[in-house]
Amino acid sequence: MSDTCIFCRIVAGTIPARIVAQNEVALAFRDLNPQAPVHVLVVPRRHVDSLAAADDAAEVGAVMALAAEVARLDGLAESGYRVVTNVGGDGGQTVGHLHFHVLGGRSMTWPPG
Ligand code: DGP
Repeated sequence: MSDTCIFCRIVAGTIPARIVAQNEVALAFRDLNPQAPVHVLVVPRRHVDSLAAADDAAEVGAVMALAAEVARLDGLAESGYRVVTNVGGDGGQTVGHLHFHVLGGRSMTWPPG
């Protein structure tokens, strides 16, 4: 847990968030600045800087499983959705706590804008 990390504070409950789902390892909450009708962030409870720093395959697996569960809960399983993680500066990462974006509810273009 990092006192200065926004997502650690959401996990700890000291910053409010719209929680969608959770398991022992991961938490899912709605993005503050949604880029699609459904835009949920799925994070490990433990502080991990990014995918580049991920060192626990079971943890990443639990996070991904929760991402799929979020998509089912938000009705995206049939229509489809995108799961994205940004890493570092060129990747567009702005929050230094590993997170996966679950985006859906509209057609996704590629490459992303
Ligand atoms: P990224 O650019 O991949 O690091 O995405 C960070 C996302 O986090 C961005 O879409 C906006 C979202 N975000 C930033 N601060 C907060 C917050 O305090 N609460 C919530 N729910 N989302 C946040």
